[in-house]
Amino acid sequence: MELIVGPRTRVTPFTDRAVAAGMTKAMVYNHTVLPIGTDDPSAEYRALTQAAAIWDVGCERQVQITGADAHRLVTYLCARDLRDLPVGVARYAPMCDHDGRLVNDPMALRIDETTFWLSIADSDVLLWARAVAGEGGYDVEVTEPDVWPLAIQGPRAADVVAAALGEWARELRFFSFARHDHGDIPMVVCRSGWSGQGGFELFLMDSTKGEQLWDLLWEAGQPFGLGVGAPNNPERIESFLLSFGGDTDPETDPDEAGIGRFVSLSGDDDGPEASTSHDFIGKAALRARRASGSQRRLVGLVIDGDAPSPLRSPRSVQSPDGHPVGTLRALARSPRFDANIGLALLDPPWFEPGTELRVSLDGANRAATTTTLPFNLD
Ligand code: THG
Repeated sequence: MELIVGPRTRVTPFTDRAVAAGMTKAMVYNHTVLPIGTDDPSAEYRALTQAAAIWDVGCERQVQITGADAHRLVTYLCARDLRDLPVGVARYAPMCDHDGRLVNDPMALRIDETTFWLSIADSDVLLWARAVAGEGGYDVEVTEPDVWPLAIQGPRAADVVAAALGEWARELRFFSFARHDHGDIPMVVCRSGWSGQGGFELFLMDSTKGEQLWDLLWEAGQPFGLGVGAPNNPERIESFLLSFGGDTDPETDPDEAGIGRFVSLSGDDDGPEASTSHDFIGKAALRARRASGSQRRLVGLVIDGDAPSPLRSPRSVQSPDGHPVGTLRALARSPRFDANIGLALLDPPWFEPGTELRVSLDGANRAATTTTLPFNLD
């Protein structure tokens, strides 16, 4: 069966260039085409970890919240305290529902005093933010603007971006950004990206300029070994960056997903910080979940045997005596560790590091051992 891309599934301003550069595999993310691979995964991994890679991540849509109550709404939507977020700074900010379940894990960017972008993972934050704004009577406009991220990741990313846009780009600190017009190409340039290698995201603000921007970077990048790539599953599992909706199920909370440190829950409401901790959707439920002791945990799994075939759907993970104790949610052969590594969402107490478990892959039952994240098997 062939998956058809119709009008409800959008292409990005970079899709044609990504295909021309060799992307042959794609997924749908935020109702948008996300190229995910060429026919040469080793070359992709090498470019990303030894030189630089260019990724069409236009599917990372922006939900723009603007207006007199924008800051108040963003603060209420996000479990991380964004009350002191300066203009020009981004923060990784998990969002929860009223039961503390993860709704999305966007980067929040403060564009100006009263304008914010939630640079979202794969769920309909536009609907969620509009509903919360409407129910709460917030004076805001919630839209999806004509903004499309293009990522440059890898150890030579700064060289590529400096050659294309100017030496000033080297001065950007991690998770800070600047508005920049390159001739008639408007963008926001941010030091960020979904890899452990470091890099930049160029948020193109005019979809008619996509091919111009791609070509500019492609040519500037050739002396530095820039190659085409995509969000890289082996590398992101090695470095552990959460894939919302892939690593998580609809019940997962931020602690379970391993991003509890980005939730501002310190300062109990009856403690001295009572007046200073921020109110957000799911706060009380998250406290109760932490107190319950029944939370699962996403942990690393090192799995015996040959390189496995790609994981098409979550897999049951078993105790040595064959009882289900959770699910394997991501899997890759790690070039860095020369091992099979996975992410598994496990029940207590099976997530304790060093626990021996079993998982069935490619028709064979394999031994697996839990480990802390990020992976450190050197
Ligand atoms: N960039 C942009 N939008 C995005 C992503 C992105 N939307 C979807 C998805 N990725 C959102 N998820 C993440 C997950 C992790 C990080 C960024 C977005 C990340 N985390 C670092 C970490 O965990 O070490 C740093 C977090 C911090 O220090 O605040 O970078 O990649 N535009």
